[in-house]
Amino acid sequence: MKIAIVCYPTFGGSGVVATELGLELARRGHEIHFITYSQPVRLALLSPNVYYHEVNVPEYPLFHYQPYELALSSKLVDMVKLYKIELLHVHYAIPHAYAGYMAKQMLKDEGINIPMVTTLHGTDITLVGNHPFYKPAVTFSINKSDFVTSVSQSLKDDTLKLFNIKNEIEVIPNFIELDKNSNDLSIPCQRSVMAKENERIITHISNFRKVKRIPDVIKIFYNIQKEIPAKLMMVGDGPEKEKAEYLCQELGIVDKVIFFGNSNEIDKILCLTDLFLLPSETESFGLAALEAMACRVPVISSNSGGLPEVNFEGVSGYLSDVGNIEEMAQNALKILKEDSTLQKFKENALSVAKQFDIKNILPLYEALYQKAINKYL
Ligand code: GMT
Repeated sequence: MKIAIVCYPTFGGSGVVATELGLELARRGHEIHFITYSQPVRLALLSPNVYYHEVNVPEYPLFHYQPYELALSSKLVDMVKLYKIELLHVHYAIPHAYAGYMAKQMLKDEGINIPMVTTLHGTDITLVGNHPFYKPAVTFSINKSDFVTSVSQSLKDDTLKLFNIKNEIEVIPNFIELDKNSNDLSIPCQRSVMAKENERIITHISNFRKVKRIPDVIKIFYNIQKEIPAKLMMVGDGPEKEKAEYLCQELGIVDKVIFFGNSNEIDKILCLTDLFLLPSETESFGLAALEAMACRVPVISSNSGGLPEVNFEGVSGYLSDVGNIEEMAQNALKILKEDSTLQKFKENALSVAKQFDIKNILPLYEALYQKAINKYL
């Protein structure tokens, strides 16, 4: 199949999922065209069957806001015609589903019927899309998609609750490429660079937005390090980062917390890690938690959104109510105190992650694409 994938190219779950999906589809022989405004971060190497088409929005003094949707839909029209693309798969409803629908209509005018699959990722529904400024356009573009998927049952439920949706929504969970993740114990891990032998290493990775509850991460760690020797690795960048650095100063733990910024070497960081913290206000899925689990790292998370569909209570980690930092710290200590318990949770985390192996999930997308293409035959 010839498929155009539209996504955000930046650090963030939806772009990562879209990129990994496209790369695996390409490995299976499909022709994949990534269409976005810069090269997706995980698309380091252009491989066979993979194309990248950049959307450019030239500046013009009259434009207070650059008309990205217009440029994207025009690019989609051109690329569909040039490469005879058979299907559009847009990730994140805003504004991709809207631009995709416009492209569909323009192509229809020229006698080309192209199906569009929209994948909902989370904040496009729960935080941003739900805003009255966007809601009519988001509802419209979800209803006008040929097929809609969501990355968890929880996100599907939220979508149906928040919007007037007439379309079916199929749940296709996010996935992980296990072969690529460092669950291979033979790979040397340079643990000693980050911590002393007796210290546990705890990690948080995110875009440091409010929804991630960064102060909770710091406070959970503060409680942990009072009981056992530990280090915290804070990976990522975003608006809450500076405040988090101040909080570490206030709590007197600067020497135990390392801020890394965005990283392309998540595997290398996770292979050193003993425990992952994700106390978010909400997560439609929590891809970062799954990436940790795939590297044998148990997870302490909140129990909101789709997190209970990924992190299994008492198996791959523990889940608590949002903001219950005392319980989260106690659960972390339960896992970290004894080597044997930690080892058990590490193995469990990997076996839960195996359920989300890309090999199990990709056929669901392939079947959906086939159904979408057949719709217009
Ligand atoms: O978490 C974010 O703020 C980034 C956002 C995104 O658009 O990349 O992540 C969302 O999509 C991911 C991939 O499907 C999910 O794993 C995240 O849980 C989801 N984030 C939220 O729902 C807050």
